[in-house]
Amino acid sequence: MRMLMKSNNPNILIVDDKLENLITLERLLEHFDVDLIRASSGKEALAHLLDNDFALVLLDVKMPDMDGYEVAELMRGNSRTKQIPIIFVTAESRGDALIFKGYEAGAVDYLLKPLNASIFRSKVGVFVDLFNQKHALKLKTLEFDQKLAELEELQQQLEETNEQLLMLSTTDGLTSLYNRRKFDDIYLEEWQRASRSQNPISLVMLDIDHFKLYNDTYGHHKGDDCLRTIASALQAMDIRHLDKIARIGGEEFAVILPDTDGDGAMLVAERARLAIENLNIPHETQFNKVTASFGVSSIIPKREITPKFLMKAVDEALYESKKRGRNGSTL
Ligand code: GH3
Ligand code: MG
Ligand code: MG
Ligand code: MG
Repeated sequence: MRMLMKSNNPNILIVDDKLENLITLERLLEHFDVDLIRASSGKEALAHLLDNDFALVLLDVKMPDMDGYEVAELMRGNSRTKQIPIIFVTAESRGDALIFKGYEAGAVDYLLKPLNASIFRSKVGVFVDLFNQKHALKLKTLEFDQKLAELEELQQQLEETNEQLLMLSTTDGLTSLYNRRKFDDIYLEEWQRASRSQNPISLVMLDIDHFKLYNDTYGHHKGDDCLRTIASALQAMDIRHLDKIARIGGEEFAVILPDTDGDGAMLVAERARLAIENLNIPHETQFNKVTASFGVSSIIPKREITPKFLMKAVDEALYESKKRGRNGSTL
């Protein structure tokens, strides 16, 4: 507890024009964990007040140049200092009027010299405790703010991770199309929507022709390349945003076409069939290139019909296309 020592202790400013009074106050406050800062004039006191945070000001009333009331008045006019508690310590005892003036000037207390040590200490102690409390709460608030920022950062990360996870769990690794799981979800959703709206829903399913032979001829690696190329061609097709393409099996793809009837779905199937054919990927079949066979099915869902019905129908149509010699579409 020496002057102008920078510590975490609360600062108390003691203002008196007489050195012996300053020393007396310092002695009385010896046992507090506080840093005492001396000022021997009002001007000096104000300079300190603007420079430091204080828990309390012990302010002499009678001083040359600027008296304690003036100091208090100036403190009240400054936002940095107006909250700092002031205890007047004075030899002035000329009655209540002066004490009243002290309170008017913003003092929290008005003590007369000679001071009663224990009363003085307990009064100062209240403000030291409050200041310490305030300081601790401020620190906690800062800590909390920091934690809050960390939490926000973590929440952001969690969201991103969830998005990635969702992406990965719904996407086919080879082609980046929707996978079977996502296809099933979308299909069920669209089926329900069509049930409500009583608009037709259609499915286009395709299976690459003689793909086992392709793998056997060119190798599995080239087979994968071929699947990727076909996936890109399907994605590049001119279809509506609503139409969803998925890889639903090894070399099988499907398109869900909401609000689309059989004729519309057949057009999509033919466009896809041509898109694949026009890739001109060499293959040792009757077409000398990679082709695919298509099944198309369409329905307006009725109460007694389950979503499986349309899946079965599209499967059968695809099988029919295979039977008819491949590279074609069947409704
Ligand atoms: P079909 O014209 O009757 O459809 O004959 P297919 O050979 O295409 O039919 P099949 O079902 O007998 O064979 C499908 C083949 O597709 C089996 C497998 O070698 C190949 N295949 C399935 N998934 C993949 C894959 O992810 N990568 C590669 N390279 N080949 C795959
Ligand atoms: Mg004095
Ligand atoms: Mg197949
Ligand atoms: Mg096949």
